[in-house]
Amino acid sequence: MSSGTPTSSVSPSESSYDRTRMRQWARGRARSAGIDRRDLLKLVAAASVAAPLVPAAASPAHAAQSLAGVVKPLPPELFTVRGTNAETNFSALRDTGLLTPADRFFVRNHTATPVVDATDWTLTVWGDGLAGGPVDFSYEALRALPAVTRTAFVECAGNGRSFFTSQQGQQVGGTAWTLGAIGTARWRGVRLAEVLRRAGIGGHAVDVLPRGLDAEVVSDGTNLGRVRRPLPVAKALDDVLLAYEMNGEPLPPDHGAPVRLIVPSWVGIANIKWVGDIEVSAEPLLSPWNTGLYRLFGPGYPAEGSAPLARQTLKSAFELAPGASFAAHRRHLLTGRSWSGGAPVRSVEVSTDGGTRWRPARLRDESRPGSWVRWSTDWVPRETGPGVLLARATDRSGRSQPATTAHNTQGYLFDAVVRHPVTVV
Ligand SMILES: Nc1nc2c(c(=O)[nH]1)N[C@H]1C(S)=C(S)[C@@H](COP(=O)(O)O)O[C@H]1N2
Ligand SMILES: [Mo]
Repeated sequence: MSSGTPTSSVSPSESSYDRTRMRQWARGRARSAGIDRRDLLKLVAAASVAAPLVPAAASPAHAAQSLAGVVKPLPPELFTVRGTNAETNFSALRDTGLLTPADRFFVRNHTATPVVDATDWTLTVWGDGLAGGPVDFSYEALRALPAVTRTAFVECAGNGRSFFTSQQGQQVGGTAWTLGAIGTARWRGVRLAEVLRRAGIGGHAVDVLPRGLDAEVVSDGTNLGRVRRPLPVAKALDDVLLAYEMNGEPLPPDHGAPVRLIVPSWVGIANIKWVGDIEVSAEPLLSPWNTGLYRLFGPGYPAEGSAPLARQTLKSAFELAPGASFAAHRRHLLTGRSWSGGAPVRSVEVSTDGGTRWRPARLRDESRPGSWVRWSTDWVPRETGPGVLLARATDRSGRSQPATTAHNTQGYLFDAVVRHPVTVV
């Protein structure tokens, strides 16, 4: 598997499997992994109203800690700090290539970056989905297994969330990202499938639950335990990596050192950082991150929420600061990026008149699954004053970014066209 090799077109969609998982849970047959069943039910109930569940909605005390929780510097020209997280300023990507340098890559931490020494780290694979007992892998042992590299974005499920409020007037809970909760890197590591096979995964295994070594997450007084999210075996054995390098360097602490999961095209939460153990289960598993969190709740969705989020959606962003100014009657090069977790991007159109007329942008990269494409177009603004730029991508299945996104209480998967304010002087 390299970034040049097309991935399997079979989508291990969770929705049909999840119906079974939820039915089994209702009958007490799926297991709540590491959390009380009643606490999970409370989370699901809370998710159906628009209350902030993601513990990053910053109080001032939180904001001060957040800087301490991230190891790398967060200069304000590159990042906007939001609670325990750092959003990449899209304007800071203009002079970068396809890959996002680690020093500009967004950080999404539920708590804080733990500093884990690779030499005393082991990955334990365990559970009743294995043929035998637990199997440990040292860092050295993982590095000795066949390596693969792959270019993939990691994007938070809530990327673009703030536009539910600023463009659609809707209340949503969670970190108020604009479009910079995404980065693309070249990851090197070992296939999760390779590790699971060596650990003796059985044909009866259904879920794989990687868990981070960062602190337990406490939300609204409930201890949710350590960050963990079940992956169906079909995805785990498909294109998932246990990555130890990012853009040719050892993984930096903030991005999951010594080893993290890379789950191409899926929502950011699937990409568990600082992975310490992986449970392989013969029963369906539930954690807060696939029940109350990371499902769609709201008027258009069932009371127990949608199926757990899997693939990312279609988005576009200009590599510009909000409110950027342009000299009238001069030629400017507008640049940006578009990406999709579904079919790759086929074309991008730009409007410089608020959405009346659209013209095609030039694509600067070959579109590949799980990555993004850079694009550009020229603009000679004629009238001075405030203006709005829009970019709209269409994917190879023919789907285009819509004018609005249906509301969900936690503001996930915003895919509507974003209005980018500018000033012409
Ligand atoms: N252990 C652990 N893994 C985690 C998280 C976390 O807080 N702890 N955050 C998740 C979320 S919500 C996202 S969007 C991505 C962010 O990856 P990055 O910080 O490398 O950009 O990591 C995921 N993996
Ligand atoms: Mo995320």
